[in-house]
Amino acid sequence: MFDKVLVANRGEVALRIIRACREMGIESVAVHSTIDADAMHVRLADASVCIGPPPASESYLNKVAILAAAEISGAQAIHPGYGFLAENADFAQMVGEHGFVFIGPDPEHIRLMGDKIAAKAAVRRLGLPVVPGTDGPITHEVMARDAAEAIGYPVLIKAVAGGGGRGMVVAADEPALLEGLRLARREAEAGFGDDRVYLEKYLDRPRHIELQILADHHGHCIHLGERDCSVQRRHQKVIEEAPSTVLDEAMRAKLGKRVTDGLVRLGYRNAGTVEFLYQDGELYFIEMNTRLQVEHPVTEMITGIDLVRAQIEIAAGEPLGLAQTDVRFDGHAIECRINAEDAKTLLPTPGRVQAYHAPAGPGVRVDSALYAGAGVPPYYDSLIGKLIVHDRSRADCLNRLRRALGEYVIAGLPTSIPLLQAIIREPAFVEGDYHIDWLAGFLRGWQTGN
Ligand code: MV4
Repeated sequence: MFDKVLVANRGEVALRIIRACREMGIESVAVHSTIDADAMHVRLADASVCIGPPPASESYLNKVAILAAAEISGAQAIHPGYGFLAENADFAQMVGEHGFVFIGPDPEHIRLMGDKIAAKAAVRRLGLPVVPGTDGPITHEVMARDAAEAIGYPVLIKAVAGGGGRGMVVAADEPALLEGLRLARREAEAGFGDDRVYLEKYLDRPRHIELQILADHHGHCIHLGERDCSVQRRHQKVIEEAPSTVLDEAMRAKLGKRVTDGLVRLGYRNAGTVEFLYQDGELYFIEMNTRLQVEHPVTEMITGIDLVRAQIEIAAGEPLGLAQTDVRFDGHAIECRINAEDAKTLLPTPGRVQAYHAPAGPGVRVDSALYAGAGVPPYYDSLIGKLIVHDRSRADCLNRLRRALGEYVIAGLPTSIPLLQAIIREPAFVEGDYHIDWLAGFLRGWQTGN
């Protein structure tokens, strides 16, 4: 096992990794920008290294500075957290070339899954269901027309280099397709420097369901069930839960078997999340995320498995200590993301926390780097905490969530807590009857006060 791990991140996820290290008897090294000198992750780590000025491009995304920090601190491995360099294949490769262990998948797998069309083709070859669409990029208009005809309208034009939903255009008919192709290409070129696009059947109002997996270096892969992340706005998830209200035990087991068998054949290692769209009883692969995810705690709450600890053990070459039959799903968990943003306008509200009191009590977990007096800089993501609750049933879980949200005190800057309180009271949410566009509709009423 490693003696010392460098945490290439900030905020709540840096704390999450530092905590796992401490429990495993591993020393942790924090890195920070100048504006984060007093941040909680710097205080909780065993050592810290300043890696640059506030803009992320010069600090948390500065590969050379991070490698230098690993070198001077004597770390053997680097955990990237999520965001920043977590899915940067070049960084993962550099980490290995400099003699450190990257706590995550191999660079080849990060690279494969970063190319959305190559990922889809690879996953289809492994026997997983994918959304009907073209096998490769669109090369000319005639091809697009014939493909769209075969798929059936409406179709969705997606950028090969896309992901996170950027650069997608829906086309309802042939004229819209030809116009949409030009628009999508322009956006893809501007956004990713790659104008290749492909077509898929457009799914109207699907749910976003993702499967958590763990794979070791000894040919074992297990799944830890799904998370439903459909409550989102502009590709930012707001509330996540496990299990999903639309999967039963048989569907979960069948999906899990297909995914884990496929990933063993692919030689995938470490933690990963396989994303699906669910509609009318069918699941379709869309993407794979080759990192720890923000919403991983809901999975930890219902399985009792420490995902960060597992990531570190796997990276150190240890075999998974669990077989699929050891994984038990217990009760229900819901996570609310707390953002430093105005609950009505949803605009970021950086500032300083004047007073802070986090909810606690039975079945309540708070992952946050906030403290009274903490600064929330304008340079980074507005996520300031995550409230995760666990209880026997979904109804009990919702009740506990209402109770816990009501305990929160974050004074000094506006937060999204009032919005979260409103969402969890909505009948559709209470019923579990939502889809990926549901929150947008709710927000139209919420923002205009209706
Ligand atoms: C789709 C889709 C509908 N039909 N593909 C968005 C980002 C990328 N992960 C895939 N995305 C979508 N692909 C087809 N064929 C709708 C979305 C989508 C979405 C997916 C998951 C979570 C939130 C979303 C929000 C808008 C659109």
